[in-house]
Amino acid sequence: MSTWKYSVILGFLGKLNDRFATYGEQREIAGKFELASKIEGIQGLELVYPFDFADVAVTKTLLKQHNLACSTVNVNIKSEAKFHLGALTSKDAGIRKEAVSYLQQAMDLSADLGTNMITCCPLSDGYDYAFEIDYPKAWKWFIDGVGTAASYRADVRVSMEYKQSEPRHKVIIPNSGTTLAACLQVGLPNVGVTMDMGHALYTGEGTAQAAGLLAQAGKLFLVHVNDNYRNWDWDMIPGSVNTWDLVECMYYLGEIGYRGWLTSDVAPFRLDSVKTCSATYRSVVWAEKVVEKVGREKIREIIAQGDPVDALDALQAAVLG
Ligand SMILES: [Mn+2]
Repeated sequence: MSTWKYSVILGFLGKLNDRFATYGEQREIAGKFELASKIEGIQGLELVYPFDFADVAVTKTLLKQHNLACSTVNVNIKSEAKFHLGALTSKDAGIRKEAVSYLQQAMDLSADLGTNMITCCPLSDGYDYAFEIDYPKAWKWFIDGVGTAASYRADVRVSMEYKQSEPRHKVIIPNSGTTLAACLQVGLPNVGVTMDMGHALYTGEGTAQAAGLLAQAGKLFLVHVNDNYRNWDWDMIPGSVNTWDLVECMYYLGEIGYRGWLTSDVAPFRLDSVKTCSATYRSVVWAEKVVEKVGREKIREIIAQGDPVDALDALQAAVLG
């Protein structure tokens, strides 16, 4: 069993698109919940606003029926056509206001569902070409938008998820440092960061280092688990490519006392969704077991000594049993 509560983003249990093809089956929300309930280790679902809340009463009933918590409300301010040229940083003040209003409505919903946290990856906020946007102005709009949303109610945490690109070729919060700077500039205790392991990896960060940086500032609110080849956000099973990074990150999440959810942001695409999301859970548990097998005290000693060869020996010995 994992030390952390495990949840899955509901949208991955339906039809999925990449740039070239469509995968999986179109399912009603009840069908997605049905599949979710079969996933190993699952305790919650990350639900997307507005799409998973077409009928709030239905969503609430399904959560209750399947004994699942809503881990976080994920606010989508990127997909709808009105947001394609920016949401919180749109040149149109009306669109910016609408984006803030999406965040606030999702905050109300999250309080109603007892999770008291929203997460938002502002992927349409950025640019594609040189001379496309006014960077200082866009940054100010971003800070003001997040600040206005977060000030709306102090009992709900607003977690911003960074990613370097896609669909915008450059996103306004591309990495942990920039996102932390945004949090500090907003200056509200309920504003923090969602670290998506894959986003950290493909922007060239170490996941453990990013988690440590954010946690030290009290800003690590949520962790999305997945993996990739550091060249694109492939949303693969955690540990399937960057195995030691996952083990190291699990070690640090324990050391920094992270108490939030581990949410699967793995896209099954050509794989069976229940099998893939179950493997995601097992992968996290496996990494935790490797840490425990080496021993946290032993790892602390190795780090204090500062010789990574000892760490590699200890980890490889643990894996061999
Ligand atoms: Mn994510």
